[in-house]
Amino acid sequence: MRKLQLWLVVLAGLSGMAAQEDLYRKVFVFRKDPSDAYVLLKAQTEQPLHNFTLCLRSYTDLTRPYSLFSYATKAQDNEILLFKPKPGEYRLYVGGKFVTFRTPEGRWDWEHVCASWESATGLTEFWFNGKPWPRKGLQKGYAVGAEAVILLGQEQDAYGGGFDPYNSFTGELADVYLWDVGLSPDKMRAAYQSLRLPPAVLAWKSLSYEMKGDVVVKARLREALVL
Ligand SMILES: *[C@@H]1O[C@H](CO)[C@@H](O)[C@H](O)[C@H]1NC(C)=O
Ligand SMILES: [Ca+2]
Repeated sequence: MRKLQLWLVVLAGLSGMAAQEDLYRKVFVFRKDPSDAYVLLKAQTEQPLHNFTLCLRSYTDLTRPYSLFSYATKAQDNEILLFKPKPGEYRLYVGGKFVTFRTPEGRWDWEHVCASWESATGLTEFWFNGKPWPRKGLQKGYAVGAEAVILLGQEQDAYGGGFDPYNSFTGELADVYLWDVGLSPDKMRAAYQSLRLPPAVLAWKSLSYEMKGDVVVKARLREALVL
């Protein structure tokens, strides 16, 4: 029995197999500040993206800048980046350019964010705790490269590297989704409420990931993040 388990571990290691898991009611806990830890996400993106929606939920008391989601290609390290330069401010980067969305600060609670972008109009939507913010324009006509390294916990300044520990995330992250379409308002609200969602390129309920460094998966301390 021991021998079999050992072999499975060795085989998993050799094939570079990532865990694929339903993380419902779980969170990634990034424990150190500053940190070199990250979670590598495996997505099947074969075509350049002309539309996307990114959603996630975070819980932290950081006041310094930090990265929430970093999608880098060889040509552009800030291909898709959700970044918090300071409390009460989110930045969405697409192809190296960004727009800023200001939010209420200092609630010390989970924050749920969905950000979407549409190449045809260059419109970005930003939904904060289930509510839409005024739309802004970014990178009309651009195409997001398909071959990407996607990380949680660090901000890439090079393809798969170039981390600044003082831009790392410390705290808890959950409900990470990436779609290659714009979501309807109903689905944006469903994401906030952790309801049933359309099939996604990255889905929290079937996530392929690898953890590096000081990060662990734990049960949520609160069941209802919605209320
Ligand atoms: C992107 O979204 C727009 C608006 O929903 C749609 O018309 C277009 O076909 C989509 N493009 C791709 C490549 O999916
Ligand atoms: Ca960067």
